[in-house]
Amino acid sequence: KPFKRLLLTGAAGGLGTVLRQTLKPFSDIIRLSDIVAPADRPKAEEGEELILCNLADKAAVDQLVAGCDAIVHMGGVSVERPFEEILEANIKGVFHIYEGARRHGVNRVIFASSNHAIGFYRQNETIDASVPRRPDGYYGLSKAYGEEMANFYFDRYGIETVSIRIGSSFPVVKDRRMMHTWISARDLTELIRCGLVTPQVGHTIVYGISDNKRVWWDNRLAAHLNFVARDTSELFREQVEQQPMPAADDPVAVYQGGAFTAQGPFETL
Ligand code: 15L
Repeated sequence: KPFKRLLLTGAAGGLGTVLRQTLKPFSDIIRLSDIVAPADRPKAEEGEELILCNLADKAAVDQLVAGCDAIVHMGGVSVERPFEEILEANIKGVFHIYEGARRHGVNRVIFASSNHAIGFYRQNETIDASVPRRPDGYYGLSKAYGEEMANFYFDRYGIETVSIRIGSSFPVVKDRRMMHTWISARDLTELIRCGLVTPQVGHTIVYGISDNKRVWWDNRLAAHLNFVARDTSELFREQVEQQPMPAADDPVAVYQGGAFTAQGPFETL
């Protein structure tokens, strides 16, 4: 197995629950972490460690990272929320992860970035990983920030990251937008594996999508990862096309980030 101890943050979340299973073959021990215990299997099982940790707690994250040889950082808030919540879990969280990596000599991070870092590009545009970010909310901003943090920790400390701008990773394609953005759990697992084992990735940004028919994202700048998707959203086309067409000016049909572009403002005063 390529790793002795792999850290998976966000292990109780939607993707973490799946990755807990699928990343197991890559490491002798998988260290699972989240702010709450996973609802389905709340105890560590064979080959697992489970550590409850608030990503906003720097000392706790430092201990969490100690002893690991790579990090798959899926933790944090995964939807649009008021800035104050995003600040704690995502912005402080990603800083604490990188500081832990620096202090404990961890040289490889997989960062769960998101399409919402570029969500204000339009659906009639095709973009690669070199375009300026266009975050579509505080959540997207936190992902843009995490990617810049990955740049900095590589330039300054040589810590390597693959930031995966995940499209939509759910068991099924739920709407027309996801025909373009969907990635299966199997393809996401393979992309994470490529990100973990490819030598010399520096900071690579890659779009996390399956082999969908019409896509907005061009992964040529991540070709060195040798990622080959095996699944496609086409399997869901018939089902999805039974849904009514959204209005032409509905954000779900205009922007790559879909409905996230129209959330807020949040009145937190
Ligand atoms: C995300 O970043 C969210 O975590 C997820 O819940 C989906 O909304 C996804 O993006 C998406 O854009 O479909």
